[in-house]
Amino acid sequence: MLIKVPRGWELPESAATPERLYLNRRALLGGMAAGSLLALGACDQAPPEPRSTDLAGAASGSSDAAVVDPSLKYYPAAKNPAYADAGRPVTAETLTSTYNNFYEFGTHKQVWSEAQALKIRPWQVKIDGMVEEEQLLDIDALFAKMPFEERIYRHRCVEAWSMVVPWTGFPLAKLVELAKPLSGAKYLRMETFMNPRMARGQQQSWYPWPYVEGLTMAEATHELAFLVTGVYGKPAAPQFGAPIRLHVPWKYGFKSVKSIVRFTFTESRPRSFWEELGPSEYGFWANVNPEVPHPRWSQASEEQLGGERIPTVIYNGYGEQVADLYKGLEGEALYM
Ligand SMILES: Nc1nc2c(c(=O)[nH]1)N[C@H]1C(S)=C(S)[C@@H](COP(=O)(O)O)O[C@H]1N2
Ligand SMILES: [Mo]
Repeated sequence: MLIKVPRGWELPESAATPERLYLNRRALLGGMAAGSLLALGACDQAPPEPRSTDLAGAASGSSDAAVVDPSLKYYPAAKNPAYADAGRPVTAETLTSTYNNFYEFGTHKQVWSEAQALKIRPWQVKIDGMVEEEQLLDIDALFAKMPFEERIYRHRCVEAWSMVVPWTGFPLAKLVELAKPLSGAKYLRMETFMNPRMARGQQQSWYPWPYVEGLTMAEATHELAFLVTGVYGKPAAPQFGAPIRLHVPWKYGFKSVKSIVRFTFTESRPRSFWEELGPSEYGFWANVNPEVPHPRWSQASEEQLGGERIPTVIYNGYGEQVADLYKGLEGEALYM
């Protein structure tokens, strides 16, 4: 469903912040969000709100402001020269941090404020399934083993908006290496945290929580598959999917699962959150392709956050690197 409201990047800077204004808009949006629940899809429009981007304490407001993020020492990370230029300008952080999809905290776009409830320490990550040995790792212990770098990637949401973000993190392949999967493992399943008291969106029982996504082993070990811990040269704010989320830039944004707590190596293809909700609209592969429309809208072009509408490119422009992954799979629904 489409409700025409000004989007965040259409709002003047002066419309930003004041708490009073924010509450009023919240009330307004509350009603809208309820209405839009009728729509199935990663795709309800609502105007964003700006937010403060300093992490650590910012995670839960001023009361925690003294807490120092133990991962600060990894920032800013060395820029990977292969991904220093995405061919489009980097999207302003004020936009990308106030226009998010994070259904655990609500179905509207300005979930950034609700997402501040996400408690990112302590945080543990489980590695299980078809691995030599199951591991339960404290996030900072995991980080200590990983080579941090910065990559600027294009991000294309299935709702036909896009952005360019400097992500910090490490290749997913490095985590796979650490996991020591058995030779029979064919897929990597990734799962978001489950905590309905903290994330009130998870109280909505008609969604198949927790959020799940998956990749083939070939995709998971591909050079482009990236585990994100930070954005714009600092630890990621909660709404970006802190403390660890995926970014696979050649696929629609919903594949890039946030706030991961579990990596499971498996023989069977994982069924994702969106696939579970709407198998006729969302599939396993979800590779970007302008020629294959979503059942309810075209994928031919995209609206850049804060910018012009531009044509969409197959594999979001990463085809040279990833097209080979799909040789021999032409019978599959590769683009939904
Ligand atoms: N756990 C979880 N991961 C998620 C989502 C979500 O709702 N929950 N939304 C997805 C969608 S549809 C997109 S477009 C991106 C949005 O990432 P961003 O908010 O950092 O822009 O996160 C993806 N990962
Ligand atoms: Mo998305």
